[in-house]
Amino acid sequence: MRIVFSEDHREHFPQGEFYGGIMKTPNERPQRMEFILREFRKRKMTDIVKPGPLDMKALRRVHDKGYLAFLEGVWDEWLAAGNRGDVYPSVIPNRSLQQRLPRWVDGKIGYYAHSIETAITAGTWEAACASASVALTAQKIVAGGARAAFALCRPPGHHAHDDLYGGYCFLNNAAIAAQAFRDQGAARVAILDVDFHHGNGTQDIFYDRDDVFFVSLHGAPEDAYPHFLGYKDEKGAGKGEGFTVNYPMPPGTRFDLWSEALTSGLRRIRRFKPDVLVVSLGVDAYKDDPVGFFKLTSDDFTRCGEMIGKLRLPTLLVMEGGYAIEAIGVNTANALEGFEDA
Ligand code: 6XA
Ligand code: ZN
Repeated sequence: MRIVFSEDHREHFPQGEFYGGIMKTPNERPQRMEFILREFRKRKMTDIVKPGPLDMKALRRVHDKGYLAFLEGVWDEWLAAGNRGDVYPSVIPNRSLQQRLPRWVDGKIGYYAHSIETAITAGTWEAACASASVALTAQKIVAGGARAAFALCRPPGHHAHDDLYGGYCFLNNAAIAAQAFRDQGAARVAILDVDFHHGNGTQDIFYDRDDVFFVSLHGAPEDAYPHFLGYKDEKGAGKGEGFTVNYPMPPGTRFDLWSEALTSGLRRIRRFKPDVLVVSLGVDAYKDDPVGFFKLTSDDFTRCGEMIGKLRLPTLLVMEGGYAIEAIGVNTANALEGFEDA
């Protein structure tokens, strides 16, 4: 399977992550990619290419224009306002508050943020653009007739809405790629999100559409980030009703229960008869992941890949989360090899 990857992900490296009341080394850090690439080399998965230039039009098909301009300019604006550290929101327009875009930078940050653990730093925009171009280049490979391609994206994307960042995500790589498939002639696109976390951004972007079918397996929102989306009764709206399927699962979930949900989700996808499948492939459902509470083993990721591969659809796999650094390479490579051996 061809892999697309850009070293420019390194441009995004926040100084810390506010976690458990202290500033910690970010879970979502450049080292993740090094561990994945090391495992790929070990297994001779060496068909790795760089992305082409970014098609900004493809970003605008999914993301709000003002949001994109904000992401591009916020670092300079933040510095000009006299700040020195990374960008964090200080106030978010919750419940009874006005949903109006303020003029001052602190207000703008809050307006476009849904979570506060995610820092923006000097190179975040460059890295997020590189990550989106990785997804779009891999998308082109599949649109061009390949059975599958893997977009080794960093930063990840599935928590990014059309105009909101958070959960380590800025541009929704999987959604951008799914929309690109549609724009290039695919009538129906399915997105399967197997990351431990609910793909709130992806769900929201396609929530009222019947041309993009969204399935997510994740930690139940009562217990797991992002907490405010991903309930079972969220099924889509308007003509999109019935085109979103959520499988929230409790702490301690092992492969027996998880794979039942996957089987059900795959059945729903098959029934939708998509032309192409986009997989948000996070490996943080792993038993030792520091931010998840599922109990999948490394072998389970092989089986997960096999089950997805058995759909026999043209498939774009997009990297999302996974923070158990010593296992992230094995888990990712297992999923890809499982897919190829299906
Ligand atoms: C914030 C946890 C963010 C998790 C982001 C992630 N406390 N999403 O991995 O897939
Ligand atoms: Zn995740």
